[in-house]
Amino acid sequence: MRDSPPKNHDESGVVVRSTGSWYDVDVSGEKVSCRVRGKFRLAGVNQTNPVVVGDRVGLQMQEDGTGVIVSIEDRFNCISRRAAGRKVGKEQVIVANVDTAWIIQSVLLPKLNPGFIDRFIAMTDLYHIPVGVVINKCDLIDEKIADAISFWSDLYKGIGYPVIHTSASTGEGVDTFAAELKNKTSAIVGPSGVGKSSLLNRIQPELGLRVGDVSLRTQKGMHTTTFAALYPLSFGGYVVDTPGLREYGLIDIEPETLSHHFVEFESFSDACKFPNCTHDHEPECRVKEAVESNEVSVERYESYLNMLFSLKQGEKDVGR
Ligand SMILES: Nc1nc2c(ncn2[C@@H]2O[C@H](COP(=O)(O)OP(=O)(O)O)[C@@H](O)[C@H]2O)c(=O)[nH]1
Ligand SMILES: [Mg+2]
Ligand SMILES: [Zn+2]
Repeated sequence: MRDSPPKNHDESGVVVRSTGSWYDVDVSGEKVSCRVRGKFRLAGVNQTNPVVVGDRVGLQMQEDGTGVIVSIEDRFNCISRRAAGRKVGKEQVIVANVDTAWIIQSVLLPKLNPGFIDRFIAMTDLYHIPVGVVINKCDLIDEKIADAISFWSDLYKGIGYPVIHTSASTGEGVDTFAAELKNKTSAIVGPSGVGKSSLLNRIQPELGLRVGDVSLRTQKGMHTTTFAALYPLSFGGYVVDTPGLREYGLIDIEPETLSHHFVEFESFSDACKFPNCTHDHEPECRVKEAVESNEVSVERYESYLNMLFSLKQGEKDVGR
């Protein structure tokens, strides 16, 4: 913070909710309603919103029990998205200071979507946020889909991402997932209907998150879903419910650097003939050779080509 007033704050805490003009700040377990003093400007960052969920802030307590946010600690990372259009410089930060992110998918209803996983993995890699995959509704696995689920599970494990199989219905894997959330701030992302709320309720029933909402109703009920909320976990840590991340038109990567965010391509791309090879049409591409020799999975490579195509089109909404 450069432009902040003198730092004579008397409390500090974490922003857990934002309504636009008021912020809920968790101060040692107690929620304090706060406003922001004056206009904050973060050095070198052009952002639409000065204070976001996840920010660690300094407060001055008022006589009426509310607080005034007078300082913001430097963020160690953030998840943000850009206003539509390539040229727009404004960045909307959705959540700051996330330790980890979990992509929730279900085996059926809706069926597992590797394109979603790959896009989100690339995005979290861009922001240096560790990421894992939760495959939920495993109680619905039958012999028809068992092989496919094992295939995807092995694929992501094989390239180094943790994969947890869960069922919010039977409780399978839920303790394993809960253990991963402990003492961390974890962003929970995934398409509607995969069981995010059900899993979190199973882990901590007091959260009382609404389950089974159709997205139409959610949009109506929530009004402003662009701001995240942090929910404290009784065993330590926070989970971040980020409805805005479901439709993550988030990726803002140059086509030439997209492959840097496909971790298993890295060891081959150095050997490509052209240093800026996009592993698409270029000759003597070591990544393409690795696909042919099954050292890189053809599914991930196709996912990469889809994203590359979208980025070349200048779209922010990558893939399908
Ligand atoms: N069979 C089965 N159904 C589940 C499971 N988890 C959630 N569901 C159901 O899936 C639907 C969507 O769940 P919800 O938690 O609202 O998903 P969200 O949109 O990702 O938060 C609801 O009807 C849940 O009862 C599970 O593990 N197994
Ligand atoms: Mg939900
Ligand atoms: Zn190449």
